[in-house]
Amino acid sequence: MTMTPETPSLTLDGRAFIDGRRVEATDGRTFDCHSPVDGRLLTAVARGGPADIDAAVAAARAAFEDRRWAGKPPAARKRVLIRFAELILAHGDELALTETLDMGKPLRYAKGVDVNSAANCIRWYGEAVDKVYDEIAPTPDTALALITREPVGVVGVIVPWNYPMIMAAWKIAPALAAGNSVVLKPSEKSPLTALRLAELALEAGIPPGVFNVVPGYGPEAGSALALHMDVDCIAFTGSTRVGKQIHVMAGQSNLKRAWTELGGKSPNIVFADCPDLDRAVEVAVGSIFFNQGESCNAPSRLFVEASIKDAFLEKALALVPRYQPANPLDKNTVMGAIVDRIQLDTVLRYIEQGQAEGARLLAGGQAVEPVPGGCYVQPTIFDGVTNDMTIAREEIFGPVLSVIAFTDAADAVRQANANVYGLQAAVWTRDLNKAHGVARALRAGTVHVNQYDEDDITVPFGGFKQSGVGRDKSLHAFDKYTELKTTWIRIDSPV
Ligand code: TXE
Repeated sequence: MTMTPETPSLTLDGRAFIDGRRVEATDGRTFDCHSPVDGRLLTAVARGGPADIDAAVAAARAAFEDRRWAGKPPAARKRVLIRFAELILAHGDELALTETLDMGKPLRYAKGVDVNSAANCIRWYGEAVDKVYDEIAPTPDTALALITREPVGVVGVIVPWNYPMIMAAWKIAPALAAGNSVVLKPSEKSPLTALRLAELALEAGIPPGVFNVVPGYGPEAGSALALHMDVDCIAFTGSTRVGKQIHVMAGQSNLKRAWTELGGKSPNIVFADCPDLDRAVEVAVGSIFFNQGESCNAPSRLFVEASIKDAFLEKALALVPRYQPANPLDKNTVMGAIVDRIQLDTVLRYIEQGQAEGARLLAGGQAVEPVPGGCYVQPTIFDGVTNDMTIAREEIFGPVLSVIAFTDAADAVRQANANVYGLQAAVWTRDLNKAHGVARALRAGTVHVNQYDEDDITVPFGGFKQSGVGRDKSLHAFDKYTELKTTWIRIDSPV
């Protein structure tokens, strides 16, 4: 490993975490976890299967039934979750390095974005939980109807590899804050930080059995969790293909509540009257290449009004050298490694297909090896893309930008909405009417106006259409991990 001088040493433990303890898989099986930074073997990881999921769910159920966590006052859960967030920050260097080695993102972002956002999320839900009130319904005064929220029970969580800690935090934080027990199945491509989070949660005071982590493959551990008869809710982030299966598995088993945050092909619409063209270019380019393009909300379809397309592209191309992939451990690197060779091959296949279908490759397009043995691809821009090409329809999940021309607002909205996804969108214009009109017409869970980079734990995140069901983040996320209960109390008036 080509490490920078200040890189600390790291002990990696790939065993599962069940009922407060590190354990091997029941049948002793493991899989190898390689780093996309340079291909080296990081550690063997427990290959969880149905028996391990059974053990984790049993531990979670026992913890839920004896109320060792759900029974604590909200203020007590708050204190523990805040302590958990503080421990994440205290171990920030170690967690960031683990994340970078495991999935290839630049170390500066693993620390500055992933560690900080995960900790902030856990702290925020901890702080929120003793400030949310239940309701009393406006019924006749012969009775009282209390509407209370109760934890749903055992929550299964399945997350992908692109933001392993943040995706986990968005789900475990509201689920734990609400008093549930959790079984988390991280992606087989990036399982290591989730396992460390479970240890830190225990250290913070989350009782054994309340937060379990079982690494393993999707069709083995993931489906066992989604099909489990004693899991009350499944929260998933990942591909639309698997998300659809999650809903089917929920229906085939015990009708567990299923929440899915899935793919996107987000349109970024830039009108000729955009208030600051340089900034629009910076944000368009920076947002698609951030995290190597491995973001579900990456603005991968760039719609530019025909009259400014050439000027826009000239400025965009001038920025491309900034994003050349480099060693993620180097503090100056802004684009790191693709998560693994399978994903790298997928990205390269899409690039070939774009060319075969007639799009014009303006920049990039090649795999490179700034670190020998690693998985890297150049930042890639296609011009002359039409909305029906494969690279404009399908989520590539790599640093590939498709540029599409449009003529007017109606054309932009029609093209932007002509996609199965509806996660995010953006519109750039100084015309207030146009901004509001287009924002309203876009079928997306989040619409940005004159920016793409604002983000906050206080706002809901999720998609329309095939981008999934339900919302992460904000107080709305509590809806996913609680059941509403109505309690009627008869009042016989004594007067
Ligand atoms: O996702 P998967 P992958 C998209 C993106 C990417 C593609 C493939 O387009 O190119 O998905 O990535 C678990 N039962 N996104 O293969 O397969 C799996 O182990 C239960 C979008 O990683 O959906 C992992 O933990 N679970 C995205 C998780 O599901 C199963 C983020 C996600 O894996 C399973 C990542 C099964 N049958 C990828 N099969 C986003 N929206 O952020 C797999 N899994």
